[in-house]
Amino acid sequence: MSLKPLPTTASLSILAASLALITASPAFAQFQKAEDAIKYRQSTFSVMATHFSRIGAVVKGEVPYNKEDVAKNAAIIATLSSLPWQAFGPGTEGGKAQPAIWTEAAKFKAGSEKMQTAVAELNQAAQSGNLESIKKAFSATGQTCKACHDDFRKK
Ligand code: ASC
Repeated sequence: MSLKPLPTTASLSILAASLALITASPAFAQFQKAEDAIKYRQSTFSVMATHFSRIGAVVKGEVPYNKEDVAKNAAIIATLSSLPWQAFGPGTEGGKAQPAIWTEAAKFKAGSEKMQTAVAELNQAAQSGNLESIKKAFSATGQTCKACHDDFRKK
């Protein structure tokens, strides 16, 4: 009976380095295929849009203001707002994403951060229950959505 040789320190460190490289790539680590990443980001944006437009209906006076409802909608958006960005990793081009997302990555990241800050402020206003603050924060948030759509989303 022959014993398998134990892995050498060198081969173990090559293995560790390879694993680190693979898991450092967000697209590879978290999504099997580009389509999965595209579906994920579209889904999270879509759910955010649903809850954002529910607040919008209140802001426009189409639906009476109810503090608890607006607070719940804003909290959902605040939670989701950090999610879609991980799904724009290398090799996930497609959907309505413009190539500029990858060629102007710093600008895209800055836009994503502006949106998350605006959403956090909208959530704060919603939890505090001041309709005037909610209206202002809603408008500011919508502008951050639009800014990215103008620059980074196919029409
Ligand atoms: C929405 C929605 C967006 C933003 C954007 C604001 O309700 O789905 O993407 O507002 O249209 O300009």
